[in-house]
Amino acid sequence: MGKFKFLIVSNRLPVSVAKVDGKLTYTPSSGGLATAMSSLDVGSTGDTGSAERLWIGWPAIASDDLTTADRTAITRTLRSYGCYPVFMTRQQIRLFYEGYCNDTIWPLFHYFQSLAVHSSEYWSAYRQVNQLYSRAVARHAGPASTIWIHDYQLMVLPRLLRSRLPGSSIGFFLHIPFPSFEIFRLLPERKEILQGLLGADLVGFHIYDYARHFMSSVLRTLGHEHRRGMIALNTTNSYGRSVAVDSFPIGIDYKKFVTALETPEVRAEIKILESSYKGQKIIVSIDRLDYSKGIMNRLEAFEQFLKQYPKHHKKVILLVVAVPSRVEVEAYKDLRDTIEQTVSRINGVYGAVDWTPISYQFRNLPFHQIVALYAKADVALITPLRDGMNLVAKEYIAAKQRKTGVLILSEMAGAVDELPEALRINPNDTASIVKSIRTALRMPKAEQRSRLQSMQRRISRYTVTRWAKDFIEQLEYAQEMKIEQRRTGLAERDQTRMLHDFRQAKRRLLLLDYDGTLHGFVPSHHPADAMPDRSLMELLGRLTKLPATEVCIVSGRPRQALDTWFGRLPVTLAAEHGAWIRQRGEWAQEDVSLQEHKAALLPLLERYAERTPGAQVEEKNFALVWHYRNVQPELAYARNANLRHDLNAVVGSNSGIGIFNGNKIIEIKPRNISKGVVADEMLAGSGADFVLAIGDDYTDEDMFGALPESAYTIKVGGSETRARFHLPGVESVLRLLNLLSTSPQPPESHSRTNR
Ligand code: GDG
Repeated sequence: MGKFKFLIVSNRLPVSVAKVDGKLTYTPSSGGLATAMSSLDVGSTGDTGSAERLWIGWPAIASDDLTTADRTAITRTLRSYGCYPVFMTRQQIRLFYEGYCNDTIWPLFHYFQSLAVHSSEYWSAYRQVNQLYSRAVARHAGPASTIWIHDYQLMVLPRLLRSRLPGSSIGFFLHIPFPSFEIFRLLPERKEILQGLLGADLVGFHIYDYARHFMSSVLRTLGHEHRRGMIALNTTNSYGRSVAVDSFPIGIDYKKFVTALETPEVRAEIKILESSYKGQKIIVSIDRLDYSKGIMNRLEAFEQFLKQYPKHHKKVILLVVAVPSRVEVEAYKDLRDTIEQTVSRINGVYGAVDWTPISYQFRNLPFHQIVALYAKADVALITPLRDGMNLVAKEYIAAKQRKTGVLILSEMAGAVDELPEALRINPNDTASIVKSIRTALRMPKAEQRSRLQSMQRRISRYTVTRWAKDFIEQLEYAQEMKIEQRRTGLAERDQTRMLHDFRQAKRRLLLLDYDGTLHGFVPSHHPADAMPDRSLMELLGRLTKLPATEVCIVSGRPRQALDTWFGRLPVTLAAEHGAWIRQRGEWAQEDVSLQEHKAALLPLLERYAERTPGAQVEEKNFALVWHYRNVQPELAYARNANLRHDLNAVVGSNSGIGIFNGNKIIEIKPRNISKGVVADEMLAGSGADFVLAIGDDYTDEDMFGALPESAYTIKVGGSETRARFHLPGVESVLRLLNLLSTSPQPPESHSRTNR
């Protein structure tokens, strides 16, 4: 089978397979997603004219019911629909689909934490099934495929694919809410889930609140920061890869509803409804039977309405369509019983021989009946307790081309942002629903029309097709950014040239930052914890032994620490960003002072630290440092803003003292001390014709900026920089330095520089 350019991966395929009387049957679903995908330009036709896109998913039948011949036949037939099946056993369906997906993730992500079941068996099935998907995708994807993964059943798949297909472009869209960190943290597997999602280049949500929750969970759980919708991954071999996060509110196939209204089936169905409910106003309620949809809240409110307004009896009917869903999951069985008992009770109390207040159907209706219901209903009552988007609300609006109607919509549905002309309710506030039902039934036609038109204008533009195109465009953009970023990485070619220049140079100067460059960050700032290990000392020793090579460690650390660690090596040391310099074994001090401000600054910092768990204050000779690496990030954000404000008030603007943001630190120090000054002086003193400067921090930017164009400047990590190249992390820096330290000697031997 050939390699595909565009792959869609979702739990269910758009075609369902069943076995009826021993025969395989295929039912294509006409869902919104399938329509959206068919309208996408990506991979629609190739040069050969053959289809280059493939949809991978489960064909909705357990593999236990299939013979090998059945599976072959299914695979062959699905191929003609552009699909490829991932088969699951009954056991996998039970543990993965009914278990982890619908008994753990679904309730938790919809804020029903008490319904969420935590089972290691579920989780291992989830991982196993995601592996099945990753194998199926890897089999069909080319080296530069675009892969779009859908929904909560496949959250660890992006990472699995990233390691199998590093060059591909991977997008992920979540169709349900992403909960706030306070809820998400309850999930034992939270780390793996987030790492899984971060395998994608773009992670999309319906609304910005979900995106915000996701980014905050990533920050709190994994420590990756985000800026302007980009999460920067600072892992060792990610090359500073970034993941884009954005919101894309899914739309509907608007035209499909408009045209359906004119079909004979829909018209006939509308007639049936008109004659069945003559003289009565219809309130419609359609959803999958799911506890997140607030069906009980709606029934209670309708009962309350009947109780409060007897004059509406026999003049209104509530049509409840509850579509069977996840019928094997316990919580759904219980809910069905409760709903059915409540409907019977209300009908028993308020009904009459010639009037049943609630008509209830537990079944899947054909499309034309759904459209007719939308068109005819005077009110749509949609009251989810949580809903990622809610398409029924949008479909109801689309089906109101000739007739009028009022939408009552829960504030907890993602759709509410785009439908502000609906009557908004809080599903827990029964009185507000009752009031809205009354308002809706009495709303003048002209007002109904004007509200509908505003909403129609909006949802007819951002259709499901636009949504899908928008997502793919953003994914392509994220991919371009990634390529751009990789270009500035230290490619094989650049490394070879650097080694060549290094070997050829008459004098070489190496300017090396310490923390985050030669040594990984340690959460504490106790000097002992950040001590160099033997292999690093040996590496530095080897570098200093190279002829005509000067090694300078340029650090923000105090000179005592540098002296203790590197004192016996013949290296130049620049401590406290250059406030102290040790050359030829002698420390010399720059002429600066923070002294006069310390008396006011130190107590201020300490006061802040006392009420900021995790914060530490460090006093250096020429600087004061506020460390917030171990502070809860959102608290740190708030505290830092206030702290900077107060510090500014103390030091004033003309004092020669600057307040600098570093890597999880705020540093207060004299402005004339910088690594840039050190680099400048070192370069002038050494007369080097080969300069390599490596650093990870904002203070290293001064060093990069001070050096000539020809210098090899390398930023460790992915963020913006003045350096020419990037390296992903400490390990890669050490690898590079090792290469230099073992590189052949220059053609002629030079005298060693003084240190
Ligand atoms: C998830 C998220 C998000 C309903 N009954 C029948 C029927 N339907 C169709 C509707 C609508 C779809 O099913 C339901 O979509 P919703 O968006 O309302 O809800 P979920 O199924 O929970 O979907 C949700 C969505 O994903 C998309 O991202 O909006 O928040 O939970 O299209 O028309 N269709 C037919 N017969 C029925 O009886 N034919």
